[in-house]
Amino acid sequence: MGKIAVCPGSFDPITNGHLDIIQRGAKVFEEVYIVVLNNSSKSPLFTVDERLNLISQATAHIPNVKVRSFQGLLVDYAQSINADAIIRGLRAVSDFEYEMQITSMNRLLNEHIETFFIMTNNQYSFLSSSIVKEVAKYGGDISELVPAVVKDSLLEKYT
Ligand code: COD
Repeated sequence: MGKIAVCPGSFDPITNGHLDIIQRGAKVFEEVYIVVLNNSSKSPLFTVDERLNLISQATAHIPNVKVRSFQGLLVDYAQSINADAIIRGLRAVSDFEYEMQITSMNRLLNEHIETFFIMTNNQYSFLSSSIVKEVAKYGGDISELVPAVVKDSLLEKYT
């Protein structure tokens, strides 16, 4: 039987770094649910609906991906769809502490869901939604960093 994975995040907005993790995860798992959740330490630029819309367009070419949002705990969402795994990306040592903290907490909350880490593609190791927003805000070129629909939406937000 194929395994179901959840790929959670803020995705504010989705970048080519996220997309790379999603594409690689979708090769391993039968179904990947991308889920937009609230990270209480971040104030988002895009609404949840805008983020869902951008993710759907950016992942339209990957047949086994579904895009959802959820208000609440990641493990509750994962359980509601009978997920076997959580996929997270790792960029640098600086990600490690935070990822270890949330992975340990998620395991404490639900020991049946395993977290898998996918190492960033070197090409995207410096890439984050925050850095993309910063560059877009001051008129820098983000064409290589995000899908075209995201670039257009960011330009709209900042003009
Ligand atoms: N290369 C590789 N991976 C990347 C890259 C890149 N360039 N950029 C981002 N990623 C990875 C991140 O490491 C992460 O794994 C994923 O993509 C999503 O990143 P973000 O920044 O969009 O999402 P986060 O880290 O803000 O997501 C945090 C959650 C929203 C998942 C978390 O806050 C959460 O689970 N919230 C719900 C409430 C909950 O359950 N809390 C308890 C957990 S302790």
